[in-house]
Amino acid sequence: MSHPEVAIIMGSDSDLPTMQAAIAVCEDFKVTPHVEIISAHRTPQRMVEFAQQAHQQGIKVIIAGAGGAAHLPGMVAALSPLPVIGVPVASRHLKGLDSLYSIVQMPGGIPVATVAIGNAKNAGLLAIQILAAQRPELQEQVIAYRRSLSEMVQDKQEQLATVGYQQYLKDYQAASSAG
Ligand code: RP5
Repeated sequence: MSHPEVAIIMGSDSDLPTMQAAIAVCEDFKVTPHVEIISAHRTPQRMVEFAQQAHQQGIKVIIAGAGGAAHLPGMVAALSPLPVIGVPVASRHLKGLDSLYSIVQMPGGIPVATVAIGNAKNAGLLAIQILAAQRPELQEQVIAYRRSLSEMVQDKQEQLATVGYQQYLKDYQAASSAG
């Protein structure tokens, strides 16, 4: 029996393409998340049950993604003592500004840590960093990940300095259109 410490919930299956980045980050750090579709509007009773029980079931941090009238992260935060990270999912008509404003403007007393529109990857990383505060081996992995980011930028800069910005741009655009 595994006991997930991160829960990744989302208002609809249409949020999964966005939220998969948070799942992928957790898996990269060998943290298997609990993943569930829970809607503040369509399954409100399940939302209340989940939010009230999550901390008793070993969950340490909740990532909640939602779009449009994105009430899920705030309502879960209101019902749970756990840290909640909100992911504003990009909406069709308002491009996720509605989601962002719905999630980020929480009243005093009920915080939701909100990442950028669509940036479930950062939500995953923040959840890992929250767990890592109590787990030195996980913190070492976070430090190694940060080091890899620095090395990646240094490698890019060396390549830019070697080939010049015009060739670098051509290569970059070719790689972007291929990938
Ligand atoms: C929200 O409504 C969900 O989080 C989703 O982002 C949005 C649209 O849901 P669907 O109509 O695609 O199910 O509750």
